[in-house]
Amino acid sequence: MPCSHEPPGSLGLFDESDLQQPARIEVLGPQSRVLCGFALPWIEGLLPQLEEVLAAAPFRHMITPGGFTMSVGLSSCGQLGWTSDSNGYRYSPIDPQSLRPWPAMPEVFRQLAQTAAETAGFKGFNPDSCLINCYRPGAKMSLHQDKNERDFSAPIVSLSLGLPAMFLFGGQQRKDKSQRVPLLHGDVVVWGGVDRLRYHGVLPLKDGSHPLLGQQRINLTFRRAGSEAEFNRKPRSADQAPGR
Ligand SMILES: O=C(O)CCC(=O)C(=O)O
Repeated sequence: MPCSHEPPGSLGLFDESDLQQPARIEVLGPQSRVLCGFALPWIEGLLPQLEEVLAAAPFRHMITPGGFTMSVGLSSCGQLGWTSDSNGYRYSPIDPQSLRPWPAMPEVFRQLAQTAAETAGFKGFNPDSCLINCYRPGAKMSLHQDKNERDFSAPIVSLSLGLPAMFLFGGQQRKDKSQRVPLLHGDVVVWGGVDRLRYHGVLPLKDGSHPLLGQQRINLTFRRAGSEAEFNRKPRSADQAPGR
């Protein structure tokens, strides 16, 4: 059954009792779940941080290696940001627009992603990248696999904010049939393990206006893009270098 929440009168601002209510969980596959409304109690704390990140790294429309302009506006925060240009798709520690490091990942983002991952069965998720996608009416994301990450042992955690969208969740091959999964403000999709490389995408966004976010949908996708070993490696000082 698809998520069908947004409690009456709520704009995503919840009182204490709501924090204790477990989110309804929809099973998409052996290791993929939709946590319906999971993020609603977090949103009041999350939106001001999102605004700060976007002030430092505004949305931009990237070019695919094939020369197309993506309909979705993109930004990132965290140690690594996903980028695309005529040379290909990759993660970079530097925002190619500002030539500065991407904004740090706000702690509330990390905590939400970790808690959602754990709720879906993935303990110890430690994201180093948060891709921020902005869909205006008509914007879409074609079916694709997330494959630019160093290792696939960590799950993907994907948060929906604003206007509803139709998420496509396919199989291991592009030609496999996709499930249509309606996603609402506050829903979180988590997939990993045997489902980590499943194709997924988003149908063109329908027009509308969300009470908090207006005429847009924002998606935050948390990933472990570098390896855990790289994350823990400290820069070597000259006197620790081999042979000294
Ligand atoms: O917007 C979404 O729900 C999915 C985003 C996505 O597939 C991606 O960023 O790779």
